[in-house]
Amino acid sequence: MADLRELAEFGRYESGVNRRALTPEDIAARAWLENRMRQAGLDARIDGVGSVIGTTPGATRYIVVGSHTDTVPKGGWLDGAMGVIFGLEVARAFVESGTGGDIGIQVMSFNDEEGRFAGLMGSSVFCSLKTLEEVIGIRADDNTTLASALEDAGYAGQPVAEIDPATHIAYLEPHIEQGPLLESRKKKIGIVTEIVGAERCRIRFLGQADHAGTTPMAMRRDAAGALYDYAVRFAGFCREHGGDNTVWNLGNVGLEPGAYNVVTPESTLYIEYRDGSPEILRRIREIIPVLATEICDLHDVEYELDDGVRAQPAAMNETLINCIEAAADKCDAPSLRMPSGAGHDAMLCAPIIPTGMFFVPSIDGRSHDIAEDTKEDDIIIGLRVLSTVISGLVADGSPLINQTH
Ligand code: HGY
Ligand code: MN
Ligand code: MN
Repeated sequence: MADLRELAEFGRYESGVNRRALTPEDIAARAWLENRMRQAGLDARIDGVGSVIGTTPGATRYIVVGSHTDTVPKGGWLDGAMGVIFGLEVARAFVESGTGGDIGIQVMSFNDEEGRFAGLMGSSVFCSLKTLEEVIGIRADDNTTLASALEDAGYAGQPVAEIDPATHIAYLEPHIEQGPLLESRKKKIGIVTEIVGAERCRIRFLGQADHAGTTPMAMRRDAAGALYDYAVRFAGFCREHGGDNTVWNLGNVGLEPGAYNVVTPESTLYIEYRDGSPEILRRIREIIPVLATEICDLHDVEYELDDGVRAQPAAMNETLINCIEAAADKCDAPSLRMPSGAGHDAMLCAPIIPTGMFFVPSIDGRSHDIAEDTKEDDIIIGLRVLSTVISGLVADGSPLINQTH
């Protein structure tokens, strides 16, 4: 708890944390974490994409435990951080007690899970879904390139950590629920069965700046009007053609230059949508350019589309689901199986190595906000469940088979 609270001081913002990836406060938090890992007796380093890795010495196979330490803008103190500090605590216990034998712990803080540059950036590179060269040119909203941010942080040129199914025998990601289900059902542990897929893209409409008082409506090439119209049609399509659990978010709008009296020449809309069904994701993905073409005809503008992260729905490992359930029982923690509507680094590891994930309750279901919190007792139950799962895996010692749920 002391480590978690100390980490929350980096980028503290009122009751929450504002620590976007590779900002000065995030870089300071990474240095703190690397140092804390070393103090715990781990071999620690920060790799070429800024992920922090701490490994217990002397092992040949590893259970990877982690999550992320970057946050959304004005986010909470536990989203991501809890899983990383759980990993640190378990690794520290391994070193102190000399347990594990040839099985060690590798603690991971994947860089930029929340997507200042690209969502799931660190885990995409770790899982070899993207090369460093493919991500290095990505720009944040303030136009900083990932390359220059890594350079400034001093991480550029460091070797990049990569997943290896021969030595990484499992990935475990403990996390806060970020929703209301556990609290409302009076459960302490949510065992994740699958993580829904999420896709993002950014659409830009390009029109023409004109005087907003003198230009007749029919002669305008108004990129703002195009964006508003597009947003309504996109949401209408998702409502009508999505599934019962489809969610979407039009989370940011940019209008240039943004004045009362200038017809907008350039507008940008952030689009995200999520569902457990690859077919529904495909349907929405395919309508995006179709709707854009319609809107361009109607408003006499043009469009550009930038694809963002596309994370497919990911099922968790069946054996690990059962292990987590048994560990929760052993810890007298009432549990339930549930899908995750939030995205996590686990979704990229799951197709490659046996992956398991569980949640502890979020007070009032709040997250991605400074109000995010979890009762201290519930955090501690979560850590007990994690250590029980890991003790079981170490005692068993046999490789897990990647049989997903
Ligand atoms: O956006 C997500 O689902 C996660 O919190 N990064
Ligand atoms: Mn998050
Ligand atoms: Mn998270």
